[in-house]
Amino acid sequence: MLTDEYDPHGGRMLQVLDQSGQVVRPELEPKLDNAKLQRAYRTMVLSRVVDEKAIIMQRQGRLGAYPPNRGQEAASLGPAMATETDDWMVWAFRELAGLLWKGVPMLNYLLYWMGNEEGSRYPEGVNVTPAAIPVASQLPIAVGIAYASALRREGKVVLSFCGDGATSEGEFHEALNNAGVFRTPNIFVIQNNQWAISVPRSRQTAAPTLAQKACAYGFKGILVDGNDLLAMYIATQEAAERARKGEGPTLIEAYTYRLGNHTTSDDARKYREEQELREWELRDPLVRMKAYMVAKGLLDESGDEAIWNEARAATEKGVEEAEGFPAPTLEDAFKFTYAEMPPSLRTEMERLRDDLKEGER
Ligand SMILES: Cc1ncc(C[n+]2csc(CCOP(=O)(O)OP(=O)(O)O)c2C)c(N)n1
Repeated sequence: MLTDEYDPHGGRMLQVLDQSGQVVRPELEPKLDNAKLQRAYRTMVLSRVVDEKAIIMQRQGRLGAYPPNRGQEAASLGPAMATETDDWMVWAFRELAGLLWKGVPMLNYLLYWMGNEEGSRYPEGVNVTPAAIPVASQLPIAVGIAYASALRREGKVVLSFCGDGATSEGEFHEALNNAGVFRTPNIFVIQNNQWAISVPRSRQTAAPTLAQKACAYGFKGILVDGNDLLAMYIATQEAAERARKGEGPTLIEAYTYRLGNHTTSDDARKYREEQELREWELRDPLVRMKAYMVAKGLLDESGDEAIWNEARAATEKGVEEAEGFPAPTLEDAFKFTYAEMPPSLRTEMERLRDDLKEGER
């Protein structure tokens, strides 16, 4: 088992592809068919293009505060690829590539960051929960979904994401502790991107790895190169098998890096070294995956250019659709928490409407 070979206490990190895209553990290379590999690469490129566009739109006042994903594409895509369509994905706010794989339309993603709650209304059958901005708040929910799925014998696995900063929240501990006790079918991915806004990973815990925290909760953990799509895929595949067999949760630490700012309100140059950024740019998961695809004969320069062009065209179309979407109404801010609006919320809504009318006068 990978979790035994890569026991996090040993400090070893699972890697299938090295920085240059060379396969370093051929016996672990997953047997993904060519179509799936090509779709994966296209998804990474699309994620990168949508992400860049969102940042530009924020600067132009067309979209609200936005958290860049650049550099973290493999960390959410690999796990999403290793789950079934029916399995749940409980994301935080920096998992665009995984969302696209799971079938969340680009329109929804853009609408959400444009401040339109309709963006969180995913199509039926897309088992993905809405973004969770309060740090770590999604994790107890992920455990609840997994617990319910086990009780109903649905055989569904719940893949959740959080950041390294989230591991310092009480909800992280509460969620993982419960998951361990009740052996729920959870896969917890920590995207350790080395920073929680300006707080470095070294300030989150004195433990050498985040993966080893699994030990205290009584389940397996593994440290994985988060910029290696194939390593993230196989680690999650093993975790999903374990969960489906009723053998409980797994914690995966995806060792990665946020190449962009924390959000569009942040300037990372104020707290991190230029040199650190330069080193991580060399480990870009897209560059690595492209080298792998080229070596396998699945991609060449002209094919790559076509993929980027297709992604740009799809993004422009998505933006057009999002900007043409009806603007949110006052009610939208109130109507999505409950199936039926409780009287207390109705009162608040009416009060706000009156206040706004007052302001107009
Ligand atoms: C409960 C809570 N406290 C503070 C914040 C403000 N905040 C937003 S993101 C963030 C840092 C999160 O860091 P991490 O979990 O490492 O995820 P990353 O942003 O690096 O992906 C903070 C403090 C928040 N959204 N929720």
